[in-house]
Amino acid sequence: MLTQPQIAIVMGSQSDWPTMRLAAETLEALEVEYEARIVSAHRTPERLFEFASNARAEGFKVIIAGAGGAAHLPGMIAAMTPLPVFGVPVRSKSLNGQDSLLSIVQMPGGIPVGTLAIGEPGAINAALIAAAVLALFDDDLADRLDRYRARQTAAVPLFPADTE
Ligand code: RP5
Repeated sequence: MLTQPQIAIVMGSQSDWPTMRLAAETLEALEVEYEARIVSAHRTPERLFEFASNARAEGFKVIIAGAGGAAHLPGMIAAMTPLPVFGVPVRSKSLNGQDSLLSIVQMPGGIPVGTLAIGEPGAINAALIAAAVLALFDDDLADRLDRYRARQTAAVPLFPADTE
């Protein structure tokens, strides 16, 4: 039986998917269901309103929102939902994602967006922090997160090797 995903991954454009796919893959590794959607704050503002204002009623618990450039998507979503929103600044062509980072991280006090690093590390960590929120109320998921970290630890060699 399919269950309602508790995590939504939204992004401003199809061009964000190569980055945001890392969030999706990380959730898959943790066996956490998600739904990925394209929601553009400036190209599809009605879709944005529809998504953000109904996200809680739809059953989502956490939202991961990635966008680049003048990246108002995470902040606009946060303005319309009480759910925790984690923002991923997607690397932009002109300013290398610094524009994305600053426009997501500099929210005025009162409407929070938890902002991750620029690009792929941010997408991975957004998935991990979203899963950590759900794990507060899900012991099986907490165990899977522990095992994810243990695998990461075990993969670090003690001594460096020459690689070509
Ligand atoms: C933002 O503009 C998107 O999040 C994307 O990062 C950026 C460029 O979008 P496209 O022009 O590739 O659709 O809205």
